[in-house]
Amino acid sequence: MTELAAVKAALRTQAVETPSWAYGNSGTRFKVFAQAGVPRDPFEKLDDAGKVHEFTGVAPTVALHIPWDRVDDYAALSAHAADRGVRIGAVNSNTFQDDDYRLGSICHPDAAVRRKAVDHLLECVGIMDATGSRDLKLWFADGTNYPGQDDIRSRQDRLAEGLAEVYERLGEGQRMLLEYKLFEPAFYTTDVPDWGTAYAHCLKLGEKAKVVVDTGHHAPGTNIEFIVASLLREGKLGGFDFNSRFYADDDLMAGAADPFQLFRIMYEVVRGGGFSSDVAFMLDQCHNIEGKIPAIIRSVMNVQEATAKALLVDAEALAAAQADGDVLEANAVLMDAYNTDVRPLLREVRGEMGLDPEPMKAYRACGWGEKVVAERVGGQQAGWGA
Ligand code: LRH
Ligand code: MN
Ligand code: MN
Repeated sequence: MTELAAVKAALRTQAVETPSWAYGNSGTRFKVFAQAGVPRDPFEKLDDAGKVHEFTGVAPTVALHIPWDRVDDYAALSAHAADRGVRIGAVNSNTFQDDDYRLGSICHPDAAVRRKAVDHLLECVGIMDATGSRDLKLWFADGTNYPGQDDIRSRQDRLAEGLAEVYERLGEGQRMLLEYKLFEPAFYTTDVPDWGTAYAHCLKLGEKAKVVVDTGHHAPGTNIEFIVASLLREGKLGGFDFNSRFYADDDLMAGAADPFQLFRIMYEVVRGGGFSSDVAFMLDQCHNIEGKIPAIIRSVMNVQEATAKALLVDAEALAAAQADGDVLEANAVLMDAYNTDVRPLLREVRGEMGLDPEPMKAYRACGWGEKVVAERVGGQQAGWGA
């Protein structure tokens, strides 16, 4: 039997980090549908993130993306966040929107371009110092489009060299999270395409380097929970970029496309002790056609629901069925938890936290959406098209 009090306690302490870029306008390469009332600067993104945390109670940190969130005074940005009841979370680097990076950034054949890329990563660590952020999150668009375009192995050497320089710069308590992605924007090779490559680099770098699993970054059919189990087992899972996908890196709301997959992932997190270790639960998604704040609240709630179900798995019954080789019973134990309607439990938990049990309704009723539409004119692009 699972102890309900322990389940509730775990749900109360869960923290889901929201991404600053999800609050701004975004779109596909075909069209950005601008929405009224979106933030005009990083400070206003934090205002909106404060609302998500106010109504969910479990979204206390906000990830930055540099240069999208570059400001003159990061201490002021942190203070603004604190005023809104949130903190700055991971600092995401961006070495993919500069003309110099046509052939890559940290893996570029030209040392001068590599220098520029590494300098940007070092700048990000400086921002972490100023904001008190723990995590530097690295994703590289680096790769090649055609066989023979560049030397695959030399690019790995350049990657290792650049990462090592940044790793050395990390302070006490700071970490480097390396994110992999199968393809896009490169279509032939990607320099960090999979968890094996990310893991190999992190292993060489040391304790402070961990792998990030973005749920939208795999080939269709990949068993992501297996990767999660393996990384946790090795002590190398740094965190998640949650989002969901039907086709490629769709960046839809977490838990929208395949809630069962999210449950299976969260079960492996629970099984592997991911709640007591330092796994960061981040969202990385864009809301191109739906309202941004409600979509982020929905995503946070979807993560909570998957987590609640994972926590409800009867571990003893499952272990017994597995030991007996009772395939059907073992599967039934897992499915029982998945098929539980956890919404009443989560309403109860929210009530105990002094929150409205229905975050979506409460947010819609609070008038924030109308207020920002009236006050903010000329919202900022989230960054993809900027
Ligand atoms: C790349 C990615 C990475 C970026 C973010 C905006 O596809 O997942 O995490 O930083 O999108
Ligand atoms: Mn990501
Ligand atoms: Mn992505």
